[in-house]
Amino acid sequence: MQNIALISSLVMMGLVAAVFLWVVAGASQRAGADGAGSPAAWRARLFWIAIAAGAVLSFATLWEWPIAGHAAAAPKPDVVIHATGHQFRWQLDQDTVRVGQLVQFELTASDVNHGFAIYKGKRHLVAQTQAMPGYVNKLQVRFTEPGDYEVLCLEYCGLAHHGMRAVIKVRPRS
Ligand SMILES: [Cu+2]
Repeated sequence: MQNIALISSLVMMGLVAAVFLWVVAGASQRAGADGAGSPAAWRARLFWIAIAAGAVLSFATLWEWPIAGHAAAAPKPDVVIHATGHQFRWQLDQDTVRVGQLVQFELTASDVNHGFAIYKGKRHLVAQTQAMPGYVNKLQVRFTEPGDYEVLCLEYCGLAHHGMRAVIKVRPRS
């Protein structure tokens, strides 16, 4: 998925750069009549092509909301944990769950945007979403291994952003 995103980003950037260079190259020529083949006519066509492509891509890729808790047919969670991001700490109403439970985090923030990110070990990002003031974001996670999962902030939110840390304790099945 990351590779597809990278390749499509590079292709899109290449297209934008090519159009930009084409426009720059054309700008030095004398403006001709506004016929169907004139630069102005081509710009107008490209503009509408870009708008149509953007609409099609958005519709195709954003149809399914990527955060499970918000889907219309989201499964019913076993546990709901309410979490609030503050400058500079996480407030959780519960921090212990069991392996296999479907945990739904309901996230908000009291001040500015924070990024709620759950890590297994130092490198493996299990799940993440935004914690935003005035809005409740739902994130469903099913932990498959017991252990202590660190919660860090992924959105730079101020001077002590790096200190925002909490721990989700995942215990073996009872
Ligand atoms: Cu932060």
